[in-house]
Amino acid sequence: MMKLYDSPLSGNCHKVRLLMSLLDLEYESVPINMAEMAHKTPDYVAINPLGQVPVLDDDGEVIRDSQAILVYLAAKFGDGRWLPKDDPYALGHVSEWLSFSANEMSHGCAASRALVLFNRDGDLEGARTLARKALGILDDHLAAREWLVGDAPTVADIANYVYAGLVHQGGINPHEFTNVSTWLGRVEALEGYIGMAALPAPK
Ligand SMILES: N[C@@H](CCC(=O)N[C@@H](CS)C(=O)NCC(=O)O)C(=O)O
Repeated sequence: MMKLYDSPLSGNCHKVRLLMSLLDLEYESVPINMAEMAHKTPDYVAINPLGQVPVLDDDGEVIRDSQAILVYLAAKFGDGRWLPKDDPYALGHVSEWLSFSANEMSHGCAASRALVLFNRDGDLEGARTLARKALGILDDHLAAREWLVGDAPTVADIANYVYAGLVHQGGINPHEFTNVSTWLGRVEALEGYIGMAALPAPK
């Protein structure tokens, strides 16, 4: 069975948990106690030299990074959905939004949430400014479309959904971004959707 090195409050892990659930995949969650720095032990660093979660182990095939894991799962189990493998232009756009998730959403939305939630030192106002800029770009993009790429949900939506849905934990009002709010609701209405702490429960 697949193993996910996991942490309950990690939004990056939740991207993977969410796609696993949407794809109705079984897996074993291996909890990594980040408060006790279990992600920095030699045993764990041998699995992921970056000392981060999530990591997926699919029968010895080990992949780190939430975006990379989403691509792997969609390519292997998506049955033609979630990743437009045969459409180079659409695939390029999906990659664009995966990068956006790993950069703009991470440095803005995820960072401001982490600074507040885990009481870390850092530039909270700077992170909030980056978060609002990223959410504004998402909001403009979603003004005339239901999903980030094409006319069906893809891993691009899942990768960006989680930290967009958690922005209130970083002190940002999600209702400032009406198209983003509507799109969050679309993801939450998908069959197989699951929430996490501070994200809505399935309807
Ligand atoms: N690009 C990675 C980032 C992973 C990441 O930052 N994970 C956090 C938990 S949400 C972590 O393990 N942080 C510990 C660290 O960076 O030392 C991904 O998308 O999976």
